[in-house]
Formats: sequence, structure tokens, C-alpha cells
Amino acid sequence: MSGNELRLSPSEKMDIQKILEDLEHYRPRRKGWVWREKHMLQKIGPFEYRNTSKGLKRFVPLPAAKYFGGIDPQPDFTITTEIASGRFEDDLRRMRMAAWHGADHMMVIRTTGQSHIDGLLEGTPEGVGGIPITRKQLRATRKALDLIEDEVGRPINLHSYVSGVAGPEIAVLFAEEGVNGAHQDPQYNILYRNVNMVRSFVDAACAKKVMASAGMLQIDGAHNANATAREAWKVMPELLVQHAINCAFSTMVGMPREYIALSTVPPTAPPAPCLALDLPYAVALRWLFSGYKIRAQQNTRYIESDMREATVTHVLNLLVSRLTSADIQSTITPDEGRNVPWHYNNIAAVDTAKQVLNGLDSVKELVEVKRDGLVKERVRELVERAVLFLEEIKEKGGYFNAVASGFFVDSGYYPERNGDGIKRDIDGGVGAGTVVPRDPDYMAPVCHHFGYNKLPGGLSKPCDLIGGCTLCNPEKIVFIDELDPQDNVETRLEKVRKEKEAGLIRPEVQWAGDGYITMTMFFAEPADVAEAAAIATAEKLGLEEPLVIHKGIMHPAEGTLIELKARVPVAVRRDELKIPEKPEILSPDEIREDVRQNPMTVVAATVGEDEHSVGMREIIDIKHGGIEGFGIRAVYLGTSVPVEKVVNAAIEHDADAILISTIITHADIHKKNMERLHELCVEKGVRDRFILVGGGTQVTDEMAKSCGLDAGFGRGTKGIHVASFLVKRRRELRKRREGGK
Ligand code: Z98
Repeated sequence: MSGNELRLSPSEKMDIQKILEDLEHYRPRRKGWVWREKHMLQKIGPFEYRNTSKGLKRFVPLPAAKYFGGIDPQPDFTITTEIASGRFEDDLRRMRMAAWHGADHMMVIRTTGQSHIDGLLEGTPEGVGGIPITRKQLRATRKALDLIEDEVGRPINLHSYVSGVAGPEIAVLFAEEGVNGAHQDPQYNILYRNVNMVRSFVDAACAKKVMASAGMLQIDGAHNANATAREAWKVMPELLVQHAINCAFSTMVGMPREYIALSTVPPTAPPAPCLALDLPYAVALRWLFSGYKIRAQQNTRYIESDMREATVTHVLNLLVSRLTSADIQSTITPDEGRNVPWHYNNIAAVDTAKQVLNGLDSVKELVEVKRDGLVKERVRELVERAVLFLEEIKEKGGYFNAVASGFFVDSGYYPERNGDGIKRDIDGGVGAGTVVPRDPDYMAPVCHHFGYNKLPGGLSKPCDLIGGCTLCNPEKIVFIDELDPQDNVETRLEKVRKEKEAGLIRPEVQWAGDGYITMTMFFAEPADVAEAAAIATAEKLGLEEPLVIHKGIMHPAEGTLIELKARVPVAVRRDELKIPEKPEILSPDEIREDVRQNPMTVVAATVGEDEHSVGMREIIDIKHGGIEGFGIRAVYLGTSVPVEKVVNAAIEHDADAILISTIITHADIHKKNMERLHELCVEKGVRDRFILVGGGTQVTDEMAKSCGLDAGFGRGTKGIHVASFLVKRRRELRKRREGGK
């Protein structure tokens, strides 16, 4: 089945098997990076926004959106989610969830060690800390994203990494398969992957040229210095230098500025005075690199296992992003410090970005970043330090010598040096000595080839010589399905399929039905005791592989909060689940409008000899979301009211409904009261005039109806349930009366 015939249905899971069918013939339907369609001024629901983009066709809004018409404003920034599940088939489901929450940049982390492999991987093996990037995986992912794009009504960018000794090959693969963005920075290879310097720069030139041909957005690697350095916030001058080197090199190779994004991280984290350090740094970046794009990422150097703390760091980082108008906001999962990058944490991070960016909409119309004082002082200082750094590199004889001397990732605040930088040998590293000058008659009959190429004259395209290269003629691409008969998506899906066919459901956090859950426990014990107690408790509960993922000290002696992950050894059967029918509730606006047009009065009381008033008050009071909030007039008679008095009051007030609450159930008094209400109304000839409702902790709808009432409401009832019922019931009765006429 080709991709064109496939559709996603919002109420159905994505069929991974269908995505995998006939991949050999699937072609990406577009290439290149796509920005959001920005709107300078947009009215969404009841509000006016100045920093939003075109909305989504389908979405999951923030929880409180239900009070504002269920709107889901999309900020003007591209929002990234970083996915590192290890199994690409599970990544696809996660991407779909993230897209519904507002992510339009899917950054797929590669399996550990892929950058040390000097060729392309094939098939769909499982990865560690990310997935093996292969043609099959990319093609299936792009195909799934094409379907997700249609579902949410917005283009979605796929992104991964062009690094390591197979960088140029990866770049060609990405260009062929419609990958829309990639990290590419020769400095990353040199510093963090120990790839030879000369090789890295030559590879980078080749890779960048190909990336530019496919309109891919490039992200650099400067932020890794911040993530690596011992005293990370001191590397700010160096970060500026690293950005400058990659930007200059990329533009020389032919990348347009607007496709070059700086990867920036606010360099510090709480309890540091973040804004005072991070904001001038971001201002300096914007000023020095105008015309380039900014990809802002959360600070992860100082991330711990506390979700709350990580989220606050993210929020502060987002404030800087908004104030300095970043273009892309990365939302690394806030649980990076726990090494548990789970579906719902990706979504939580996307929601945090969306919420904060929306919350800060119009902020630049409200406050201005000062151009003098501390900002000016610090921007100047940073730029001076960066310029001095560049001058020293020149003095040293250039970048290669500077790296060899350990200039980079030194945790001194330049020009201070701590001597802890990463040193690499010019002639050392992976791939040393593999770069040779091209022969005078060197000729490569392919397009977008970097450097000297002695092509015969009169060609319109170099690849005319061979009947087209793979970038011009995708039919030439060789698709290898799987190399490993065991380690592939089919064998993994087989297990998932069996469970599904058996009607089994297990919890999951990362892989289909992986069985993991988390538990939160508090022990009034010091941390070490609490941790051991948590594990022992989990074991007694029959949980497998319990592991503490977070400890929060409330007081050294008084208590510790523990978060624990474990695997549950059980599955539940879908066909045995008792799923209660959802009461159909009208929207608050619809209820209000109905009551506005046809005023409604109810008489309410706790009946019999019952002094409980809280339940009824919660249903009535405007403060508690009660029926008054919808415009319904409530005449509350109090507690221990005789049923007769309630009926008389209803007649007197010409009420539409009577609500009685009966909490006490001794000798079935609650049922008797409800029966009495109905009978009395019949005796007085007013049963048709009133909607009769009974409520109480032990009351059920069935029970109330069997006592002759119109409805019963039990534990957990909210005002909106009752208001919605009253409006609907009144409509029904009217219709019936009109029909009877
Ligand atoms: C990010 N969360 O930036 P390997 N090239 C560059 C990189 O920054 C990275 C890689 C390659 C971070 C992820 N960055 C860290 C410039 C990684 C990755 O060789 O596959 O690890 O390359 O989004």
C-alpha cells in the first residue's frame, strides 16, 4: 500500500505494520526545512495574540484550556521534541503524540556509538540511548510523519545528526530520504568523538554542501561545550567562538545563513542568578549572529532527577528564549537527569514550552530588555573575551593548533585558563591520514559535490554522465530491508501483536507494553533508609526490577520522597475491564445559554433528619462550581427539612426542579425519602411540573429512578453534571409536552 492511500484516524492507533509495507517504493513528498506560518496578530477564542502561528487541525490543548473554549494557541517558535527510545517503531507513536501537543520538529537521537561506524547501518536494529539511523528507519519515519502532518494539518520536520566518520554518507542519505534538519559541526567530531581534525573539516564541507542542496536546516554543536565543561557557565566566550567558526565555515561552503542555526543553551541553572548571566549572553548572540537562526535548548549540564527543578529551569530558559526571539525551542525531556526519557515526559516538555511561550505572548510589547547598564556591560565583556580568544587562536597558528593546545572546553572564564580543556593531536584521532589531494583529473559524476571536480564541458548536470545520481533520480537508491534476522522491527512487532491478539494490556513508558510503572512514596525516614524501604515495599508488592529514580529530602531526619520505577508482572484483559459509561455533559456555555433564555429555579434541601449540608452546598454554590454558576436560581431550604415542606416550597417558587440530598442510609431511609418525594408530588398533582433529583454518597441513578425520581447522583458528582442533566431533562419534557399537544 502506498502512503497516499493511508490515513490516520484520530480514534485509532497508528498501524506500524502498514507504515512498513512497501517502503521500498516510498518517496518523501517534500524536502527541506519548513517554518511555522506566523501570525503577527491573531484572535484565538477569547484572546488576542501577537506571537502565534497557524493553529493545528487536531490537538490536545493544555488542561485549563477547557475554560477558554478548548483553544490550543500555537506559539510562533518551532518546537522540538528529542526522542531517544531505542526502538524506532515506538518513536513513531511518540512523535504522533508530540505532534498533537504542538511539536513540529522531531529530533531523533542516534544509538550510542553510531558516529564511530565508518559506513551506513541498514535495517531496524534496536539501539541504546537512541536508535540506529538507517534508510529503512528514516523512510518509515518520514512516511509516518507525512501521515501525521495530514492529521494535525501542519508540516513536521524530521531531524538527526550528521557527525562521525560516515558524516558525508549520512548527509547524502538524509538528502535522499527527505530529512529536514541535522546537526553538523566539525568541532563536535573533533572534540567529543576524537575524529581527526583534517578529516572532520573535509567531511563537514562535503556534508554541508549536500545538506544545503536539500534545503536542510543545520544546527551546530557549540552547546556541547556547555554540557561538558566542569564549570559550564564560564565557557560563554568559547561558545561564541565555536558558533563563529561553524557559521563562517558553513557560509563559505555555500549554506545560506537562514539555514544555519546556532545551538544555544542558557549557560547556567538555578540557584545561580540565571537571568543576569543568561540574558546578556543571549543578547550578545543575537547581536553578533544576526541573520542566523537560534535554536535554544534547555540547560542540561546541571540537571538532576527532580522534575520540578528541571521544569523551572526550562521555564527560566524559555523566558530568555522569548525575550531574545529564538526561532526553535528544543524541549529536551525534563527527566534527562534520571535517564528515563519516556513518552509522557516528552509530552510534558512540549507542553511546558507551549504554555510558557503562550504565557509570554506580547511580552516584548510590555517590557524591554535594557540596552544600557548590566546588559550592555556584560555583552561588551563577552564579546571582548570572544574576540581575544579568536586572536589568540590566530596567534597560535590557527584552529588546529589551538585545539592541540587544549583551548576548548576549558572551564576558565577566558582569558583565564584552568588547563582542563580537551586536547586533540593534529595527526591523531579516527581517520587520521585519510585525506589526500584530488588528482588533476579527479572527476565525480554526482551533483552537489564539494570541491575540485574536473567534469567534461557542456554538461547541464554532472550526473548526466551516469544517467542521474541518487539525488536527481531516486530510482537509483538501493533499499536494503533488513540484515539481521533477529534484531529487527518485525520480530519486535510480533511480540506486540501476540499480546494484542490475546487482548492483553500492560502499562508502558517507552516501548509497547514494556510493563513499567512509577510509584511515588513518602517515608518518614532519612534518605538511605527511605530508599531501601521503597525497594522492599515494591518487592513485597510483587513488582520487578524496582529502581529508585528520584529522592527528595524533605528534612534530613523527618522524611524523604521517593520516586521509583518498576515492572509489573501482570497484564489485564481488555474484555474483562469494566468501563463505566460516561455521562454526556453539555458544555458550560451551552448550559448557560439555555438558562439565560429560559430561567430555571430549583428548590434544594437535605431531607429527613439529616444535618449534612456539605454535599448539597457543593452542588449549588457558585464558589464550588455549582449550578448557580450556570445562572440557575437555587432556593436552599437547609438541612433536616421534611419532604412535604420541600414540595410546598417548590410550588410556591414555581420551581423547575427539586433537589434532595439524603446522606443517612440507616433502615434505607434514603430510599424512603426519595419514594416519599415522588409520591407526594403525585398526590399533589405536581409530579409533571417538577424534575425530581436525589443525591447522596450512597445514591445511584438506578436507585433514584426505581424510587420514582428522574435521576440520582452519587459520590463524585459536580455541579455541571446536575446542571447538564436539568437542562437536558427540561428540553426532553418540553418536547414531550409539545408532542402531546
Ligand atoms: C542536541 N540534545 O543538541 P552522535 N553533532 C552535533 C551534536 O550536538 C550532537 C551529535 C552530532 C542534544 C544532543 N548533541 C546532543 C553537533 C549531539 C550527535 O555521534 O550520534 O552522538 O552525534 O539536540
